[in-house]
Amino acid sequence: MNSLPKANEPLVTHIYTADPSAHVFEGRIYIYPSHDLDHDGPDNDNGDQYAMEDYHILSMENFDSPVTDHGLALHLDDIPWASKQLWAPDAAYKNDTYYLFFPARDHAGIFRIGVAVSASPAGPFIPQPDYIAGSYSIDPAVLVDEDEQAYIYFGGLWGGQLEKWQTGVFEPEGEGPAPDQPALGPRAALLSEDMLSFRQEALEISITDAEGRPILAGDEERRYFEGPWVHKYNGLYYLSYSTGTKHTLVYAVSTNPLGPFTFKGEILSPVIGWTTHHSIVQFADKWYLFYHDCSLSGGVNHKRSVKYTELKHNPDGTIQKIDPYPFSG
Ligand code: FUB
Repeated sequence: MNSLPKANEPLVTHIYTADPSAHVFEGRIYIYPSHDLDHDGPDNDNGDQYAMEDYHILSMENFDSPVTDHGLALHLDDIPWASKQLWAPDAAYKNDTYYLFFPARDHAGIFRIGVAVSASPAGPFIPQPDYIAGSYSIDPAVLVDEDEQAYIYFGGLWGGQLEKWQTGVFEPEGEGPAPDQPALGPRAALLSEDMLSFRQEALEISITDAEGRPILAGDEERRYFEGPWVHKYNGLYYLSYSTGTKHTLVYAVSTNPLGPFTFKGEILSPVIGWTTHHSIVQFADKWYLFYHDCSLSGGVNHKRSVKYTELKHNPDGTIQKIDPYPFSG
């Protein structure tokens, strides 16, 4: 149960974990991952293989101390509005309260985003009775800015259904834009003071090239796919995400938390397994990338493991690209 963390190695091996959202709360590193489940169900582009039912929160005092699994933090059975698939969560702290934001399919099979609350960063978390009004798709990531305004970023294509929301309502047959059209961007909304609702309708984040032209849907190296994360460094907002069909981690930068964001470059090459998903966090004077891959399970897509490695910003603010397998020769 308690293992010592090692860079580029699975953080824990007693359960499969994915989609790590890392934060420093109360001086300790907390990781909010998905909890991958073993099963014999279908594996497809709809994401049916990701049949997760609960969350376990991990934490460690620092990078030289054991990892604690705090046990069951929230179960599908306790969420009245959700039917299945507890996917990538994130957590935030405000109002002396910890908030866990999580996606799941509602009883109509549509992905929505819910929120659960706790007095402790380790949970257990008590879910609100309904999903956040106006929420849809997957992969919530929350930034509480220095002025205490909280922003939620979300959205993922294919299994995450983002392309089905282009008209503002759920279109079951909705498809992504043509390759020569602007790519779909992640969505963002300001959260209310109590963190339980959107202050306004979610808007689409624009990601452009250096000349201000929108990144196109056919641009597999740069277009948005899923897994948004925003961190702030030297006053700039860094939006990082998984790209196209290659699933490289890339980033774009803005002076405004709602963009537009200018594409900058790659953070992490594709990892073993079909997905990539990450978070970026500062601890003491260093920055870290938390990510996942399927090396522990020998490449089984729905049996992933959370890992971490150091992330470095260059003096000009760009991020040094990371090799997920630095010791593989
Ligand atoms: O874990 C299920 C889904 O896989 C996540 O929501 C995506 O970001 C991808 O990692």
